[in-house]
Amino acid sequence: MDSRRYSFVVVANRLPVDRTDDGWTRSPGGLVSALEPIARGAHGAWVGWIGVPGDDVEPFEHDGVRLLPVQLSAEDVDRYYEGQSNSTIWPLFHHGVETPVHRRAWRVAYEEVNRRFADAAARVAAEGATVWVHDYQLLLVPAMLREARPDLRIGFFLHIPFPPVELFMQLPRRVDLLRGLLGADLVGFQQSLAAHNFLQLSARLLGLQPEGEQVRYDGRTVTARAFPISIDVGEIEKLAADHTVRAESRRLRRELGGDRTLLLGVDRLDYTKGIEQRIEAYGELLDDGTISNREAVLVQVATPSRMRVAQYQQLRERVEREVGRINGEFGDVGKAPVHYLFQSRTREELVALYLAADLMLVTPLRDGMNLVAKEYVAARSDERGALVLSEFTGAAEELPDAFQVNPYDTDDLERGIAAALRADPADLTARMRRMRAHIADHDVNRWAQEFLDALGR
Ligand code: ADQ
Repeated sequence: MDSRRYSFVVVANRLPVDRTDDGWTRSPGGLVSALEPIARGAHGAWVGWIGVPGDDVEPFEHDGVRLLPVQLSAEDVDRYYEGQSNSTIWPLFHHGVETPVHRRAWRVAYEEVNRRFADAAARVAAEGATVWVHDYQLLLVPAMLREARPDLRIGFFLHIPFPPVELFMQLPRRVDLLRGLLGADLVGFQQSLAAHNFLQLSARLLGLQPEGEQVRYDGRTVTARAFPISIDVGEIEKLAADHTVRAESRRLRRELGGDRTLLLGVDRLDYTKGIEQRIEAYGELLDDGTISNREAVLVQVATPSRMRVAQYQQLRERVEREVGRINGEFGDVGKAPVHYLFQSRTREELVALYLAADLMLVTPLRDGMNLVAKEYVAARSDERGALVLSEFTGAAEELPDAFQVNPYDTDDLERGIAAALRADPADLTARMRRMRAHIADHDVNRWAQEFLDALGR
């Protein structure tokens, strides 16, 4: 048991560390690099799961932040995480690009586990502390925390889209989820459209009349606003300038056939990311002769993700079948049109790929933000390369200089890829320069600071 109290507490599904052979290391990713320094500076605490079912780990200190593990059994992981979070809420919030599954036992587990997170945070938060809750796994936590600790300042940030009212209405126990979020003082979203959907829903389900970006609820004011998340620009720039990374990038280009145009996709293997649509479009471009296997090559890195969920296994099979078909039909000995890597890669390897790629393909059917698009731009200090970007990502709102496409429309996807391939180098440089200026000015530290400033007010 931890008897200390903290004036700043982060609550997220995962703790910001991964277990390795020699202890704990910080998890990769922008969120952790943005929040850890803030938590450290505030002598704060972080409540989350360590990522292994059944493991009972005592609270411990890591890099000046107190980590408070919440324990999940194998059944909790099955029902709360893989079930309600990733088979119900995830697909529904991504505008139903896969059919959400509804199960009573999952909802019960979701509520129980949310209660566990809320209790843990309520126990360690100091009087009047700021608590920042993250993401769709913990939608009920703000209200639970408010009930136990009305003295707290509670912020919530949703990393994924928030669906339109008609879709949200399909959710069993929808009012509870909405009330859960309304427990916060500030609810942050990636895009203004999501904040708008949330306010509309509050009007529809609870008759709350929005005034601008606020509603009155339970005698308090709740603010809903967009805070587009970003990346640790400094980290990516540093990697992109590193000699080993640059040498690796040159090696990759040589291996793939030095003068071939390199197209790149980097995603978790997830049906929201539009990987199938992208590969299909690439196949059609080969088929109609717009692209030839001699002149171009596609590298698709797909990180294994949620592989115990049936929809993800099925996606993997479909993608692998399509890659096999295209390589069989259009390939040559020693020259495959598609290099498909179902693997995780280090940050160094990813940045080497970004530096090597002429075209970055980011084509999700729906994505809260998409950090890969921003990482690619941040890596291109040479001001070369082109970004093909789905309109249905949060990033599209900030990057009008990308070649924007509708991934549901194969013709439009092909048009976007072809336009980027044919573009004048001076035009590409001008676009990249503008995108880089925007990203440099909007990094993840600014995001965190703006959210916390708004919460503090
Ligand atoms: P994700 O859906 O995971 O995040 P994304 O924003 O692209 O999607 O972030 C993925 C991160 O993982 C990137 O930093 C990327 O570099 C890294 N990554 C991807 N493939 C990798 C690989 N093969 N090896 C190593 N690292 C890899 C959710 C939401 C997004 C939102 C983020 C942050 O779905 O919309 O942008 O949270 O809020």
